[in-house]
Amino acid sequence: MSQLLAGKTAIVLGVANKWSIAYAIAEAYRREGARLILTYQGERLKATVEDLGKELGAALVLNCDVTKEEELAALVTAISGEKLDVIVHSIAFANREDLSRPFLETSRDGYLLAQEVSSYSLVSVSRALAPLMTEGGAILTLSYLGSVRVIPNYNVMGVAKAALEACVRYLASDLGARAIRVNAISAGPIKTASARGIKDFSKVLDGVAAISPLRRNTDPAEVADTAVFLASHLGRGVTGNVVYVDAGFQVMGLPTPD
Ligand code: NAD
Ligand code: IMJ
Repeated sequence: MSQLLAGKTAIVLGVANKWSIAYAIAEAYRREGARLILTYQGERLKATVEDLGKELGAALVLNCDVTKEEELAALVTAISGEKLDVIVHSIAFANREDLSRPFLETSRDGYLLAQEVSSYSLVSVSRALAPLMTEGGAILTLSYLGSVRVIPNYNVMGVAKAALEACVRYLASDLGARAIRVNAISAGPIKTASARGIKDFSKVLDGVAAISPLRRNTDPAEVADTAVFLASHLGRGVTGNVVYVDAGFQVMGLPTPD
């Protein structure tokens, strides 16, 4: 099959290391012929992401902490000559203590931080970069089932993902007239830096492998292939959606008796 993203430029926000879902997406986009721009969150990640950018043949690797308006403005300036076709938003953060104690204990600051980084940033990034999508395009974000079901410890992140999925629908409505589609991929649990140290995460992985229709966990490469589909001409009729790439886990009510 010919390269699905040939002639397209994609900006991928959220690579921290080679286990990041954003890295798997960037790899698949490169395979499909896209020109890549990567961004990283602050100096701490600069060297690592620059190295990964080299491996991927990325055209540009730029700094952007999405909570800093001036860094987002500098990013727009740095790429202002580009025609953009695809934006991948693969960013989330909440205070660690809010992912372990009861949700009821969530502080105002912790709630606002999770919302700012994990849902509002999709709005600010879309507003800043959509003007570069002069021939239409696709915006993608990553969500998780904790947006619509109660998942132990996910807490304030579940509320942020619920908001993120609502943002996807409102942005799809606003940007559709400019031929820009907006979708989320709801991925099953994957062992990344954002899963490290989460209480009972191995039990979550084992539970999904036991219960899901496909009887296995989610591979970041299959999330990435769905991200290719949604960014490509093949996804042209899909907007405002949440596509589950989770081995089917979300359809199950009770485990199938064996
Ligand atoms: P990851 O830790 O590799 O990626 C999270 C990224 O968010 C990092 O690159 C980090 O630098 C970035 N980030 C955090 N705060 C930022 C800020 N202020 N400005 C810019 N970047 C910032 O982990 P991941 O699992 O690849 O997570 C990527 C996305 O996938 C997240 O939205 C996460 O919620 C989602 N997701 C993860 C899983 C999973 O099980 N790992 C499942 C479903 C969805
Ligand atoms: C995260 C917390 C609790 C349960 C969880 C997760 N489950 C899964 C995740 C079941 C799959 C991973 N996930 C989907 C996330 O969106 C993670 C977000 C996250 C992780 C951390 C850990 C380190 C930290 N802050 C974080 N903020 C957001 O300090």
